Amino acid sequence: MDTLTIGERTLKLEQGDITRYAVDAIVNAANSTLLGGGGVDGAIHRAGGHAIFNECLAIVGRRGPLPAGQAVKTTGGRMPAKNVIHTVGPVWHGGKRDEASTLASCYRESLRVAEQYGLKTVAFPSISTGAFGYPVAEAAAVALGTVAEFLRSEAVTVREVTFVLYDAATFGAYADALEALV
Ligand code: AR6
Repeated sequence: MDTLTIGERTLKLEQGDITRYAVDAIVNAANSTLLGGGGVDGAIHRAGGHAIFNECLAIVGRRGPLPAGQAVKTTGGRMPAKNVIHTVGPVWHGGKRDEASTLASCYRESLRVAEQYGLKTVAFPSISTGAFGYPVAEAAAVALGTVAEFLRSEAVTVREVTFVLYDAATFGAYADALEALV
């Protein structure tokens, strides 16, 4: 299963490279420094260019490192996406440090930032399931449950959320989790 319709809103799953998506905002799975790294973070900074890095530097200069579960917005630079919403996922510690509620907060706070700017279309990667080690089946259930609930009860401007999953195994785990959700 790859699509869920909630009233006039849609949640979709696709396999691909998020840096190529022409949406109002793509979400970055960043770290607290906001200064780049590997994985999807590295790909976004490479594709978007210096404008993103400079804005991140200014944000961290103003407010300090971004705590896990929070989100901030910058330009999309040279990418087709107009904006990047940077959020910091939890590092997986076996499930004993409230990782699920921090992960849920990443999705909710990213969508709240999108709403603040009146954005309509948002694309997410699978936050925390790469370098941060969150088991993908469990992360998928949290991610989809949180976004579906947001679209059902809180969204005003956001009308389409796409999960852009990089590899077939991650896409499969999200497809299974979406089926279990409905
Ligand atoms: N498009 C979509 N998904 C991608 C792409 C892409 N271009 N590239 C990788 N992924 P990760 P995390 C997938 O490690 O676990 C960084 O160094 C990837 O296959 O990017 O939250 C940051 O600076 C995986 O499914 O993010 C942090 O230090 C998913 O994105 C740390 O890693 C997330 O993997 C964050 O770790």
